Amino acid sequence: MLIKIPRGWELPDSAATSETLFRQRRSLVTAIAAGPILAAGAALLPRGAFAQSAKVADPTADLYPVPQNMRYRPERAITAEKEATSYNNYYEFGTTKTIASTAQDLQIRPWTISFGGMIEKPFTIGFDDLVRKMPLEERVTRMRCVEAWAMTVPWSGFPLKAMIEMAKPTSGAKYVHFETFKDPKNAPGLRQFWFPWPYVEGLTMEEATNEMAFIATGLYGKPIPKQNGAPLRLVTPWKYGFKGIKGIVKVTFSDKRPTTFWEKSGPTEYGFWANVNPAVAHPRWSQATERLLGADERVPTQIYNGYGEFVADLYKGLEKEKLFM
Ligand SMILES: Nc1nc2c(c(=O)[nH]1)N[C@H]1C(S)=C(S)[C@@H](COP(=O)(O)O)O[C@H]1N2
Ligand SMILES: [Mo]
Repeated sequence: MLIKIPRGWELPDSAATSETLFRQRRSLVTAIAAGPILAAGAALLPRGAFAQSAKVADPTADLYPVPQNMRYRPERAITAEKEATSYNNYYEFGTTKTIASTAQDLQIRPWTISFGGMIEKPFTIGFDDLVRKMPLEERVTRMRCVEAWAMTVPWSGFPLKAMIEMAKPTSGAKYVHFETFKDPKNAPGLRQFWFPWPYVEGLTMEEATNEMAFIATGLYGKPIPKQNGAPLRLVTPWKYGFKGIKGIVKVTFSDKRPTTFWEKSGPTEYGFWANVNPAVAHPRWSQATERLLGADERVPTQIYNGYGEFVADLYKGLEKEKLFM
């Protein structure tokens, strides 16, 4: 049986809009990149100015914006870009929410990701090569932090499934493990020796190949900012935000479940599954409602963060597991 699911980029207006935007952006980027004087002069400029020129020179900037996938209706207003990029969790840079400026010191080029474990042949790939091999799309999804704040943002990137297929896991692989960099040089939070670095996360293969599991490489139609996980981070909208590991450098396939960063740090409070559920309270606070970033509003939290139609089946037969912490 052939089922045709209408996809966002097949709709004539959205396709036309993306295409026009794409062309405009591209000629702008080309014009700026054509100026070698800008790059040479940058060394003489104050730090802020250099950061600005470095941003323009992102080698993947020409890729964005990408066509929108309208399948996952956000049903909420998009969070202001300023909010989503200035209120973050990224413990490698500290335990406060205001790590954005510290995170700018992270060197994101060169950036390689190593693939290993139960795959046909281990390999390492540069981020710029990887992203150009992947089917890029934009999707607006909700993100619910376990601390009960939430945002709704346009991620650009690709389905995790596409990267898994590229890695060619063997049939024995049951889990995919992800790791963040652990070099303390440009990430002062890594000196907090009491945390079990590196940040580790994982999914079952069924979760990882579900259509909702996404790797974000962009945000608000541009390369993703460092504070949000550049150059690539995981997005699992039906799970608490801590599953969305940032700054990924290593992907490993295994028949064993990883013990994640938060499980090691607080095993009575955080688990492997971490699916959103308003009815299962955190030991220290209710999960019934959430605060929207940039608004004073609190709204009810939904089971699987409202994405049950896509993911609830993944948990059939797993009712004995702690699925919601
Ligand atoms: N490597 C790493 N990834 C991480 C974190 C972190 O501390 N380190 N924090 C997580 C948590 S708790 C949340 S809520 C989200 C926050 O993503 P955002 O800053 O883009 O909103 O990132 C997740 N990914
Ligand atoms: Mo979080």
